[in-house]
Amino acid sequence: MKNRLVFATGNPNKVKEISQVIGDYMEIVSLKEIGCEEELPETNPTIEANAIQKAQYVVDHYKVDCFSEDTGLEIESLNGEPGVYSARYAGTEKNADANMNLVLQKLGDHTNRKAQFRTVIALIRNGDIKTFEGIVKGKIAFDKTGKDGFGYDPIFVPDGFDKSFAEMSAAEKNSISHRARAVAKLQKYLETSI
Ligand code: ITT
Repeated sequence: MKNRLVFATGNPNKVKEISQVIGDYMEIVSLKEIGCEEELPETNPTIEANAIQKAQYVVDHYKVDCFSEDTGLEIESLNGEPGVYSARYAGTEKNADANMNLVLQKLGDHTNRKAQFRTVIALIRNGDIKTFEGIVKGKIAFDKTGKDGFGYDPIFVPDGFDKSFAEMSAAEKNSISHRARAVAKLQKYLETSI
């Protein structure tokens, strides 16, 4: 029988990407389906702690097992920024364009443009917490390119490619992305732990 798990996220792009990766293996239940419409709290100083906080909130308030994920773009020459502050880097609004402009402005013509996307998935089942990490390394482009994807995708060029995530098809991004790598670990764990 298919696993059914609530995905504790308010970001529909994450649901779309994870559904594409895990599709046949698991049925993903949205927060809307369990009546959760409020914004999930993420007030911790690390990606790991925020992922756990979001999942724990849903477990506590809705009494369901679930998983969440937190993602950050970590840029070497900005000392790991925007990192845990990726969603609201340019202010309190979650504005992807303003966030990318701030990154490009802070980097200027800096030659070290190394960066990575890091996702941590937190799974809580029967009160037991497990985390799964996925990383993709790359660099920050000098300009935005491409129309697909979301968030910082137009300025992130993964290693081994000369185009941004926003210039890739969903399948191509999913074949190498931070999120897909974390999801693969979640899936492996679910397959072996039932
Ligand atoms: P939830 O907390 O409700 O899951 P969120 O959008 O607030 O959704 P995060 O706190 O994880 O998500 O914020 C991550 C930020 O990084 C946010 O600005 C995203 O747009 C961006 N981001 C996450 N995954 C990304 C990806 O695959 N490509 C580009 N940007 C991404």
